[in-house]
Amino acid sequence: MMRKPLVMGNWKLNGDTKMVAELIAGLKNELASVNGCQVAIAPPNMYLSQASDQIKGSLIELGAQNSDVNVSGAFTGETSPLMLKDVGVKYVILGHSERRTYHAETDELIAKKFAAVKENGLTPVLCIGETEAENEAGQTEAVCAKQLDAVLKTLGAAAFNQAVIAYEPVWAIGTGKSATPAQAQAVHKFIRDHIAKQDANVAKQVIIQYGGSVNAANAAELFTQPDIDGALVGGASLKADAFAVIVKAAE
Ligand code: G2H
Repeated sequence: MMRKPLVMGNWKLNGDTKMVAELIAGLKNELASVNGCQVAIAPPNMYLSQASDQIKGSLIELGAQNSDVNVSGAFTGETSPLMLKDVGVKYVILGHSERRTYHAETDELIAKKFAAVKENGLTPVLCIGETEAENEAGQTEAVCAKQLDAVLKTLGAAAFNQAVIAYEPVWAIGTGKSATPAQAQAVHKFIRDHIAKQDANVAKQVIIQYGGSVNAANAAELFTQPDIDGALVGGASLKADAFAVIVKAAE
């Protein structure tokens, strides 16, 4: 089954009105001829409406970096999946290690967010991955399985229709130390096989991105691997030229 890769920029807590305008203008220019890769950007919530207006007429789609479980009500400071949809968001990153670490998000909460995002017609991008200590202890597969199972056990394998998985080894995030293509491929294959145990068709179509220090220099080799379907890109997504190199490497 052909999977069209997805390269998505996770801008994290970066940007202002001027930077958003300039970066999107640069991306539209750099990516004008792309058609073999899906492209999305996930700016901070504050700038989603601005980005939504500015990406019109381009192939760039909009992502958010988080969502609440609730659609409305007395939940001070939160943003609901319905609100994200209302401003043109398609993808919602869930379970990023920075949210697991700094906001104490558990597998159970992330599974609830995953369900809420899907129920409201959005596409979750579920981030999973092991820490350096877990990696060194040989626990990579067990950690990824546990993080996947939180969704699989509550929602079933069908949850991964119209969903994206991002394998992001925590030790590779923002460190400049990417997993090697072979290391990443082995885990991506494990993830796909884990889902295939429940539903082979769902496993075949699910996009599995790699994330963790992807840049213009290492992307092409990562994308040669059969189970790596694009990337979730942090630091290198903040420069139009670097991000465009990554997108074109995935085509
Ligand atoms: C991993 C990635 C984006 P970076 O968090 O999700 O960030 O590319 O900066 O490692």
